[in-house]
Amino acid sequence: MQRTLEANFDGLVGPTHNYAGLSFGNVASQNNENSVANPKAAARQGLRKMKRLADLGFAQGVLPPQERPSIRLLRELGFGGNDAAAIAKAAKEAPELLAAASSASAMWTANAATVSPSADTPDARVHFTPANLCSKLHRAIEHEATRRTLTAIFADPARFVVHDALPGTPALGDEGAANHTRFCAQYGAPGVEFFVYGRSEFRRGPEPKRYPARQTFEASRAVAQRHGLADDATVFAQQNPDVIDAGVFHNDVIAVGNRGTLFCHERAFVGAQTVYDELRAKLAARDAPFDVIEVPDAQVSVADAVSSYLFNSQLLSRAEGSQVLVVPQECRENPWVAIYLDDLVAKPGPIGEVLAFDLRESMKNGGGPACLRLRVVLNDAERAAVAPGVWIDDKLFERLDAWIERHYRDRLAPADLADPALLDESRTALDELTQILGLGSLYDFQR
Ligand code: SUG
Repeated sequence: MQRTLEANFDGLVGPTHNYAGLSFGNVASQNNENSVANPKAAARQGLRKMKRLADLGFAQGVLPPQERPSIRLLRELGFGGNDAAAIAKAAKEAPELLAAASSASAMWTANAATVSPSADTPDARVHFTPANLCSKLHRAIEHEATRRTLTAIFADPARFVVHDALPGTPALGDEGAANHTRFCAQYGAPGVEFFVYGRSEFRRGPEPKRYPARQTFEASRAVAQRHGLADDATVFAQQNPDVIDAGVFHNDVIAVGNRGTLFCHERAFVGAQTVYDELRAKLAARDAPFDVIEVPDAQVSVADAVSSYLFNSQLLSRAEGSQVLVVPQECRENPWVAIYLDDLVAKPGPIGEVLAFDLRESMKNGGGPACLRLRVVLNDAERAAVAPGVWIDDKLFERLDAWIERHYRDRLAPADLADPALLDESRTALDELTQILGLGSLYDFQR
């Protein structure tokens, strides 16, 4: 019999990880602007999460970082001369553009793409749409390389379809799986895909006043349409604009779902009750149960949810049927959240265990456990068709750990982005990485 499971593909943090304050509306990114980053620690923290989850028996893959600084972007912006000259000119004339070209933001693979499993699609293939991420310059340059990486890893066209990103324009702002959750009875059974958007371009409705809404209804609907999802297999909901204004720049900062469980804050959605009812009804039609664990504002405020990243957690099914919530360490340090979580696991319910991780380097840019992973539901045959070198096991962990140790700096300040040696260091590291992962020539500089 075919077994189907959910695999998680985490982004390996790139050698240029830094704090440039590039994401207006993302409170952590703004608060940590100009602080000194530790790329080595960042990459090790992420890799340790992958290892631990692999040790617990979860299917865990890794996605490589992108080439940064992006010389291609610098050239498009008119910085000429050789690579070092382009970097020097950008550093002098427009350091903010050099920072955008240097961000390691592709590490947050929840924003890499939206994925629909073969159980949901009419052609019974797994569909990927890389996110255009067009609301931020440093992220809008990711999708082409993301497409290339996904095509290298999910290469078999009989099983996988990797689409182009949607056109990068405000009406079609797409942030990928950070605003998408799939509910189902079993991973291999047809599910209901839940798309959450921040605003609509054409159907005027409530919008945030302070911070941008990155995902549009039109983009969510286009992704569902491309993936061939039927009406009875989708639910669209709007994020509460007030929580976007409080720093919830993606839905995965205020809600997480797995199989038949939605864990969310009571203020997450516009018309929350109607949203839950629609999900429940569409899942019932598929004989799937649906439970909402709604966290009241009185127990955890939106501000505490944003600072602790309680909902930027991974909800994973153990073989025994119970679920484990993978949270950042900050949830243990916030007294309200810590009490809430102790209570949650003590009482009967779908979540039986909480695991906390130190992901501080990523957290300081607004990236928790859920941001760092892309979920891909795969049956046995599909799993066998994935590029074999990307699955985390003891051997790959050790090779990657040693690779990080060899190539990464332990200190990177914004001024260091002007150092042309950083480009050479990154390229040397990435060239070696494609060999470790067996992915061939992925990067522009290798072609
Ligand atoms: O897009 N931070 C990312 C964090 C993405 C988190 N992803 C999810 N919630 N799924 C962003 O805002 C900050 C980079 C800087 O400021 O240097 C940044 O891009």
